[in-house]
Amino acid sequence: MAQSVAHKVDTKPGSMALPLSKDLLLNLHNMMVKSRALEERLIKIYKTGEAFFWIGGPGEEAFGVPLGLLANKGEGKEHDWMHLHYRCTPTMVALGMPMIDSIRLIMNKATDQSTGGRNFSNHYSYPKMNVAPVTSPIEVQYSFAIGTAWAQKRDQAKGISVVTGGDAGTAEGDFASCLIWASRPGKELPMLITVQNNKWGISTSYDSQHGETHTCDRAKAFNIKTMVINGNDPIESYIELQKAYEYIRKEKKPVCLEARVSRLYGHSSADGANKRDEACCILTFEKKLMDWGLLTQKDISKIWEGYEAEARAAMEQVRTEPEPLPDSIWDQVYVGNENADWRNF
Ligand SMILES: Cc1ncc(C[n+]2csc(CCOP(=O)(O)OP(=O)(O)O)c2C)c(N)n1
Repeated sequence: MAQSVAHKVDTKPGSMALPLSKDLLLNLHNMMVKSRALEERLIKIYKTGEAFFWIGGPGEEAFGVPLGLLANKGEGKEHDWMHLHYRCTPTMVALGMPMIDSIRLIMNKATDQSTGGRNFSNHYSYPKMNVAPVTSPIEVQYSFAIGTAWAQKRDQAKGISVVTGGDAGTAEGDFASCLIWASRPGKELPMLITVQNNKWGISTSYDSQHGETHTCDRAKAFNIKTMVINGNDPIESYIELQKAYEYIRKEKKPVCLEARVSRLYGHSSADGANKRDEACCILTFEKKLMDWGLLTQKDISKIWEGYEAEARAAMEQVRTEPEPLPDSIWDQVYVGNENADWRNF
């Protein structure tokens, strides 16, 4: 269930009002560090030759964690459908994914519950949490999301459909299809359409491609409510995402929300996966938490060390696990038919 603590104003000893409750601020920080520690472990696994490829979401934690925390998690139309892309580890961590799941996926082990060890890092799939399979062709999730949102609208279900993607991908037709289907008069769809704008599409800059100021400005032509937020600020992200979720749940209409985020380790292992000189949302947030007296530097170090140790232990466990065998090649192709042999069809 979505958390209802967002706008509860808390006070620190000494009186300054906090923008969110103390527990929520600390939880946001915790999830952000957990996600970053996991991603940095995935990068190390790639760099030591224990994985073929890495792509992921370090730098998007301040946006991705609130996106997951606010979702109505579960299976079926009454819950939110999550049509995520390959930078959504922070959202999956907030939804409760254990670190080891992500490590099994990047190390292509048979124990990987998303794909049986047959897909890239961060290509998650969790039917029980309505997390649709992450695809390598970019932006197709914007078309898939129309389908679940339409089913939710048709059955007047409580759940909404959430879709995420990058700025460059909005050039694909799926994004335009999504805006059109989401906004048909009288048949508007309950969709949270997000764009995580990290200002790059691999090595092509945002500024060289976009005549519009914000990608979400395009949704204005369809009378879709739009929002542009600082996705590097977890407090702004939480508050604005909560408004977006509430609007969609109440009005059964879409929101197109653009979050400005950093891309902290470049595009993927294809361009080195090395740390870039961009704003780090966790460092900025930690400074605020220390200024407010909620954490000390020592507390922060302890949180990091705990999650780094958890990620390392998970990796050591996964090293001992088996690779997929040829006879599992058709498993996980269709939900509910894991044992079917598709060669007979
Ligand atoms: C349909 C399709 N076209 C091209 C690609 C190659 N490709 C992979 S990621 C990417 C850039 C995507 O940039 P953006 O949408 O801004 O997301 P980001 O990776 O920056 O988060 C491209 C062009 C692809 N995977 N699928």
